[in-house]
Amino acid sequence: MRNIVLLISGGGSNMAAIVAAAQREDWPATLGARIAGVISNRADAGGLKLAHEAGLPTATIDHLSYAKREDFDSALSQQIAQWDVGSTSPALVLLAGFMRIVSPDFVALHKGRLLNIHPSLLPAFPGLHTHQRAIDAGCRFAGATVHEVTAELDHGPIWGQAVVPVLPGDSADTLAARVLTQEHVLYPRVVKAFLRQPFC
Ligand code: NHR
Ligand code: GAR
Repeated sequence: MRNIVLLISGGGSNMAAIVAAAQREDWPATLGARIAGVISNRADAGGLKLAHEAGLPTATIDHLSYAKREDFDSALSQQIAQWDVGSTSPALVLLAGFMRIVSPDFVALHKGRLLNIHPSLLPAFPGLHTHQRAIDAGCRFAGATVHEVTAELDHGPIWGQAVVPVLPGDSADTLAARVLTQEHVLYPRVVKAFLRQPFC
């Protein structure tokens, strides 16, 4: 059985979409995977309640409790390793609205098993405030990208994208909401495709 561990910081709607798809489509039976747990770097993340309601183990690892980014990342890896005890292959780690940049060591440790969903059509608009930047640039389309996480922010190999129109009068919030509905379709689909490849 291969673990999937989700890292969140906020509402956790992408996490919930993946959990729902896994239940609906019965991944454990078909792809040998199970969602092992959800880690948040914020104790007040709404997603923790959703994870709890879904019956999943949760952990809060507050980045403010660590002096160095690398120490925080080690704590993340330790929790992932703890859930991995007895597992035959290391976990697939999914950043789902996770708002902390992870260090090169963390990337190396989970290399090839680390995905992120980013709310823009990469390579356009890496980083933060993507929706306002797409509106300001006059883009007619926006969207989301699932990519492998590498040491360079929002630059890893692309696994899937979803596109939505930017509509006249859109604010960052209305555009974000439109993109988010598509993220919920895209991310579970990509995770499934990722699990279908022979794994390392
Ligand atoms: N880490 C690496 N190494 N590579 C990526 O591609 C990553 C990553 C960590 C997170 C998600 C992300 C996004 O999709 C992500 C991709 C946070 C920041 C950021 O600047 C940037 C990108 C992303 C997530 N975070 C600040 C920091 O100092 C903190 C901001 C906050 O806490 O609100 O880490 O866009
Ligand atoms: C999503 O739109 C995700 O793409 C974005 O935050 C939202 C989280 O929503 N991620 C980033 O901005 C990463 N920098 P969720 O917590 O409800 O899944």
